[in-house]
Amino acid sequence: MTYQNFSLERLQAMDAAHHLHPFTDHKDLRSVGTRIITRAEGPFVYDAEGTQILDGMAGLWCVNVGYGRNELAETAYAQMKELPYYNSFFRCTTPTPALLAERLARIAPAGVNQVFYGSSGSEANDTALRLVRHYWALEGRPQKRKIISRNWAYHGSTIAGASLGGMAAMHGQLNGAVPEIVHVMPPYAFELKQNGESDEAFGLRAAKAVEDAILDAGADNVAAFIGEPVMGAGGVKIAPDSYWPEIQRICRKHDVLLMLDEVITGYGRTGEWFAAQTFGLEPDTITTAKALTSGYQPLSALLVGDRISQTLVEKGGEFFHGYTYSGHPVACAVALANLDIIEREGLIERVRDETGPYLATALKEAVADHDIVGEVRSIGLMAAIEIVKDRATRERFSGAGMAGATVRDHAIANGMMLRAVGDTMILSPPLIWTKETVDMACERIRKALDRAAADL
Ligand code: PXG
Repeated sequence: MTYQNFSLERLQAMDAAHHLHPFTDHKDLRSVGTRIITRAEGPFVYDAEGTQILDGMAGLWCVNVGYGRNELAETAYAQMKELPYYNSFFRCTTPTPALLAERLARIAPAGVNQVFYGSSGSEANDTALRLVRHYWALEGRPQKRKIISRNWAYHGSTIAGASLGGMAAMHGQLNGAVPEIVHVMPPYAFELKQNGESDEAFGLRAAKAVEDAILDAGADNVAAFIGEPVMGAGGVKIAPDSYWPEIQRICRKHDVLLMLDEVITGYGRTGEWFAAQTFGLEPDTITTAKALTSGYQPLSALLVGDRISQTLVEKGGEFFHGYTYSGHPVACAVALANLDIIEREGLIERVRDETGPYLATALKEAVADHDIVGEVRSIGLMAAIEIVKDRATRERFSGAGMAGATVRDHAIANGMMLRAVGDTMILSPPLIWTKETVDMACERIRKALDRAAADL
């Protein structure tokens, strides 16, 4: 690679001079210098100085089959040589998007059988928003337009994605959100549960907030509810068991479509292909991206349920929507090979039966009693550790996010890549982790907590 001719300092200087990074305070980054990751193998990434770091975040929630999969590189190479690109507009397609659509229909929940492709989760949610509103218009109910979402939701960074999402800071910079999107409380028991309230009662209360929003707007004006089955970027917020069945019931009762955003939970993370299956849900749309290719190529697939697709096909006429790279042949080829790996190696069963339960126990044993830990929770291979100043009262450290950043920095210095969402530490590793990898992670995280506690 040509970058090997450049020193770390030179690369950092070029980066600082010209590269505007996502979600970044640029002045701050340029003062400290960017960490440059140059290669990766299995569960580890390596930076330009050769430091090995255990990747607790699977890149950015996506590298489910781990790094160094030659099979995926060879698949991309072969497809690029045969046909690097052709579009799927104008009555054309290429073989791999057709093969992948059929495959996705087979693994998707019952009643979900159609696929619309894009290159990112944000694009897929843009498609989803347009599609559900279009559906109701085709059904002769164009006033059914409102979408109910949740505070802390993350649905992407395009204008539609950020509008659907519930991140206050992002809304602050939107300068004109997509209208008619309403946000309600998330099912985040750690901060929102009242004294003496059971988890079950809290879950029902959080679901009732959705129903109240539907009633407020008038069900005749509400198109859909959108939610991540487990909130990811908002801090691995796992709903109490009572929440999702109640959401499903509420959506049915008021004839409101159920849109699941499985950009993080899709393709095995919760121990089933989709979290819809983990929670027994019957969604009308499922947004997927990330682990569809394990991040080896940019690709998203919006999975569309029969109710919507039948109307779209039978009554729709032309749907004026699509992207240059919808159904990209190389990305779809890599997705097929990625799904082959997940199936062949039984990665989903492993998460469900072995590493998921093991992570839940081992992480609790390693850190739940730590002085600065208020809660440890997990589902499948995604976990959160709440950092607090006072375990009894759950009081946070002052300077929101400082404690989380301190733990993260110690973790990375100790060879463990963790993500901090405010003062919540996040783990979402590749599904190839074994019990031994979980043990290694737990040990490194414990050490990072010790060092952070000393600093804080
Ligand atoms: N929906 C969900 C649930 C996501 O997690 C998107 C949509 C948007 O996908 P794209 O491919 O457009 O980025 C995401 C993306 C973080 C972080 O800091 C999380 C995401 C993206 C960037 C950062 O945890 N998730």
